[in-house]
Amino acid sequence: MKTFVATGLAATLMFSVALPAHAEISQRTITISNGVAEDHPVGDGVAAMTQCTTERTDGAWTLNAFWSSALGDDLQATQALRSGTQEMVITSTSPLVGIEPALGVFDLPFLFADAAEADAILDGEFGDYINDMLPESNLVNLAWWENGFRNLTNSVRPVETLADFDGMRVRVMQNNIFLDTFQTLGTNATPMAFGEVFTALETRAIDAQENPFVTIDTSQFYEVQDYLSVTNHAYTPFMVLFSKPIFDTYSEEEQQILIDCAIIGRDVQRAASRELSGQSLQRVIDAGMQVNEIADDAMAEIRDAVQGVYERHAGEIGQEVVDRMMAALDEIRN
Ligand code: TF8
Repeated sequence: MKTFVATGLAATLMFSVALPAHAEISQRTITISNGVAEDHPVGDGVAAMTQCTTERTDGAWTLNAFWSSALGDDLQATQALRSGTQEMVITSTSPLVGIEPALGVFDLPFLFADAAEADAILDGEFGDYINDMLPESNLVNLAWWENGFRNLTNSVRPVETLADFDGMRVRVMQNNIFLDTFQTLGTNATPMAFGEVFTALETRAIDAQENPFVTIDTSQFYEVQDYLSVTNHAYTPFMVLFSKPIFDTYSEEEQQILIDCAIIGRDVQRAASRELSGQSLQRVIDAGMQVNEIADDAMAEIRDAVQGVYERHAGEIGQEVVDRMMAALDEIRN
């Protein structure tokens, strides 16, 4: 074993010493998949990332993006990354808890109070702590992008109180914490991949789903949903995941380009997301959705009802992960 490691190291050293500097960037095609439509702010982020990689590689790289689950849903695409058959996916953390249970920490209801808190956690030490866990699953997170605060839509009635959730057939992501949260609220919750949601709503197989305003808008859920209730019940981030087996074949310079450009993309993507959010809300209202806020006392009752979700899932997420998140939030809030 020792000999093997030493030989490997010697080979690596020889290899990097032997290469001239300009040979550090190769021709590359990077396939990127996403579940949302191209006019979602993720499209702006990918465009900015592409402009950056084109500049930094002198056009040696082609970024090829596929939208609306054309290459499979978040989980399928992530599995393709792990086996090294696809380069990149922009995915929600939530469907990946079977791969890395610690990601479930972001699914805890009402965790972040606002976007500034989310940014501080994700771009700070806590985000790095989670990133460091992912190579073990053959994944590299290049950056944290924004999905946004999630809100409930349905075709039955406005949700204004805890009682209004009762019996509603809600699609949730493939994630136990969301399942528990929505069951606890009294709904009949069904896990489902994102790509199936529109049709399930259209055929009335389900009544409801929950996603940020921009997704409700860009995935045209307003066509098949009548009510939008501003619940802000979770902020589930996007990860810009890269296949570790493929990442490992990139030169150090190429790896740095990926990371730098994903971060440039992040800033554009988050800004677009925050700008579009208000416009999306207006668009779904114009399209005929009835939007309601939830009064403070009703919201307090809803939050209270799901408080037990934290304790019930701390074990599977990892107590240390939950504790570190809470400590990091405490620090931000004080
Ligand atoms: C969900 C997620 C998805 C996103 C998208 C596929 O509800 O919020 O909308 O992960 O990129 O499944």
